[in-house]
Amino acid sequence: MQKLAEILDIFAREIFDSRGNPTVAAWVTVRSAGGNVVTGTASVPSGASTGKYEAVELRDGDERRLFGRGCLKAVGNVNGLIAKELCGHDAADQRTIDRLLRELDGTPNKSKLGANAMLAVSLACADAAAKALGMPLWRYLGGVQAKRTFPKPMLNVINGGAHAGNNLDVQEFMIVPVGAQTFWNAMDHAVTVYHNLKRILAERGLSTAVGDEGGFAPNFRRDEDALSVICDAIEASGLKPGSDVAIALDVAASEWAGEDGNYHLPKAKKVYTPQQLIRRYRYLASLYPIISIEDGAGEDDATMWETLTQRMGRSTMLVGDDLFVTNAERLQRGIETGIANAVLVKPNQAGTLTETLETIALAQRNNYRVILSHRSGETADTFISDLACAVNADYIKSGAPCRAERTEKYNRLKAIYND
Ligand code: 2PG
Ligand code: MG
Repeated sequence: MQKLAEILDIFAREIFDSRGNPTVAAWVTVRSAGGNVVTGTASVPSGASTGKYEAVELRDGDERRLFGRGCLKAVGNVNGLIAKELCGHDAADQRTIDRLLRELDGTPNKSKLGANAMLAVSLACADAAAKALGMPLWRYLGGVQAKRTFPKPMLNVINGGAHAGNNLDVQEFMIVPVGAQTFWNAMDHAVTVYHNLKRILAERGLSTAVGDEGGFAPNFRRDEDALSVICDAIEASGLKPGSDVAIALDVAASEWAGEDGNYHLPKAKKVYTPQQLIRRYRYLASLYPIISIEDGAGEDDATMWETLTQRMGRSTMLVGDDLFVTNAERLQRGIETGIANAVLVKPNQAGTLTETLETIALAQRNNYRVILSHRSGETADTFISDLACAVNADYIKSGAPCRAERTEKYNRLKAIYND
């Protein structure tokens, strides 16, 4: 069969992410059927609150350089083994590319080549194929079904947990402009709220310095104060909390899960039983317009997930991030046991584009909502924006409308909206 994008060259380099940690970027050069030579590229983000079932990010572990976080081994795997294996293949045959990558790696968790090495190449192949075919990436990835709907943004305006040095245990307080008619309008609402929030925090003598995802990271007496000030900022923007702009939380409870089955909030130094924590979520959701809670229970706490879903699943979106780690098998088990009702999708948790797409398709067949997501350590890569539109994801979260690695994703969505 004629190759639509024959791979001529694959090259990777270590770059730095938004936290100043090394990560992997890859370039894939292909020849189109018409003979044009084009290059696709992708770079890989990195998490701080990583799930323990995520595909493995290969780090050098050499403490003498960059605290052991170097990615020169992963880069070497791309420039050596992976390039040798994939050159001559068709970048437009994504399933074969990703199968070859997995076979070459040969481990269940991608620890030999590194999910960072594999994902950079997997995504760069898609980018190169789209360019060879002269198509926008979202159209190439989604075909005729792409952009039937448009994802709603979830913007993390107050950062806590592992993403900030403040005293909040909840990792993310997000705003969701649910009442807006268009994506542009949604972003206008979100940005207006963000600036009013900054002004109000400053007026109250609170810090307006930002955390890893561009949201503010002041100290608050309690979570309720963070939720209240967000509602104040929504109202100060001439909008209604709830019907115009709702709130979503990522509590990242795996970070709190103790061996004793209880949840230990490291900053507040409080301990909750699963029952108490669920009661707390229900209380907060009764006071504030919270439409979504991510990782409300720990990644291994199936029992709490079940109870949480029974108690709140009808009214609230319950998102599995560390729970499902963008893994179709884990999601399938969740579907069978009826836990959560939405999945967070992070391509670097899976390690290849094909596996990411399989997880999304499985979620959609089973009526689980799909939320594309950035990582707390990001790059300028905007692949997730195109992917979200390609698969008609329900939501996308990419942090606050602040810091270029976050706004690049929203700006790309604006461009796709008008495409
Ligand atoms: C999360 C993410 C992104 P991290 O928990 O959802 O916001 O954080 O990349 O640190 O895992
Ligand atoms: Mg999360």
